Amino acid sequence: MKLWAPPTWHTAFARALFFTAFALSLSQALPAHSSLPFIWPLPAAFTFGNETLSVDPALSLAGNAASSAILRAAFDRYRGIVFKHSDRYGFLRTLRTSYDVAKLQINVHSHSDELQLGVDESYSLFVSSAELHSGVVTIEANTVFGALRGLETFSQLCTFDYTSKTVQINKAPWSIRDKPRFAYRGLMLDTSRHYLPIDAIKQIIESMSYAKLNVLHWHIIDEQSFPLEVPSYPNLWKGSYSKWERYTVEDAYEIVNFSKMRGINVMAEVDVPGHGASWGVGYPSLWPSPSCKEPLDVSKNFTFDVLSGILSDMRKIFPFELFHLGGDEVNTDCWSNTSQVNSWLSKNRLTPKEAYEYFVLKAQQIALSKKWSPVNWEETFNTFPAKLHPQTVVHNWLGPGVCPKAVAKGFRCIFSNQGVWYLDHLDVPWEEVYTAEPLEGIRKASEQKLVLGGEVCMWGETVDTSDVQQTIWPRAAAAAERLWSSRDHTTRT
Ligand code: CP6
Repeated sequence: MKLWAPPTWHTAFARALFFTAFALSLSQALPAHSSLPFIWPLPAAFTFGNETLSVDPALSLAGNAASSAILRAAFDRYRGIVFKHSDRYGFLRTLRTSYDVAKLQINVHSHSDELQLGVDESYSLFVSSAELHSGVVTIEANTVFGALRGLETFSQLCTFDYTSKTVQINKAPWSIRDKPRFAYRGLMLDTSRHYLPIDAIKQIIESMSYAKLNVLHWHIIDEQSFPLEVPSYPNLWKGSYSKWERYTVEDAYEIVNFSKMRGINVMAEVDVPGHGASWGVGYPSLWPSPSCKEPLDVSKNFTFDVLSGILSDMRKIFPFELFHLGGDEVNTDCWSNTSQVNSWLSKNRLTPKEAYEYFVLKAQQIALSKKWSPVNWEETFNTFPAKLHPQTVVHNWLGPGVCPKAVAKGFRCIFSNQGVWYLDHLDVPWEEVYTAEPLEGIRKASEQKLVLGGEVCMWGETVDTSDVQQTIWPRAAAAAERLWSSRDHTTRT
């Protein structure tokens, strides 16, 4: 039995290639000469052998998972993936009388389908030796979401053998005990700069599950377009690019449900006050003036009424405990240069910077009143750290430095250093994505715990439906392994 050995750069690269091939469903098999298994991200602990087992195309689901709708649906999806090639040879089943593996037994300790930050995603997967084999592969997990991760790993163990025309599990027997290093493993999508159809978003969510990413950060709205239906302010989505480029409330529910079926939370973002120009298409009084449209007019109660309305409507759709309020890149010139806003500032004895703070804190209170923890891009922490609500999650992007400072002050933090984890930076090679470390510069265990994880960001200015997947992958998979696998496994020695 062979124990895991530290990856060389060649084997790590071979696995990256394999993942790419897998994610794109290319029907090519790579030779199994590597001493590392083709599992991405690498599990926390595993042993394997050197036997080959055949898997029955009529593989059935057993264990108490059969009573979970989420796991039944996932089993059917994964069976489709595993037998993609052999479906074409469906008649072969009649040619072969027995298979080593005929059942996948999944047992979960809890059937709760409550999906929140920190949900237990651990699982164990056992494939016994051929001679002892009972025909059963076993997955055990505390939750259905852990079992989903186990199913993903199971699918990566199965390969189609063109010679025998069977699906095989190589390197049996297997014993895998796995759990993520970080609770928050995100991908951000921006649907304001370019609209992404629901089907494109679903494909991306599906691909996230292959890399065990578990948060879709949906940057729905920005200055270029307002594609979301908001029932309480029905003119807002007049700011969409067209009738055909918008999301109904139903569409948004569908995205959340599709994600949940794959163990993925959706964190919605409403980026205020700096990125709100599109709001004024439907309600022009949200602009300081028609010639100066951002930040949103801080002087009017109406601005906060609309923000409350949006968040109330969104609360019904997005059950995740985190909600992103943006707060980045606020240039207050429009406030100073618009006489009506400027006189409000003087009357209230606020500098533009204080008015920015006032806006952000008011937005936080609205989110908190709806039982959301607010997330802000790091500028809010950089500008007024002592004023932020203690439940705030600081979202890093401006270089690597803010998480060590934020966690030292007791805030939670998400790592997205733009130098390495902004996917629109096409010149960053996957190795640099891979080696970026969210805990860099943070020594104390109590502070490390406050780093929830990290997120790669796919900003939408330069990508649309035609190339968004190709831009996300394979580099997002490099970050995904960094966030899932143990730090030793992913660090060059
Ligand atoms: N949009 C919003 C953006 C960016 C940010 N916020 C951004 C800034 C710099 C780069 C890439 C993206 N396009 N709303 C920053 C958080 Cl390089």
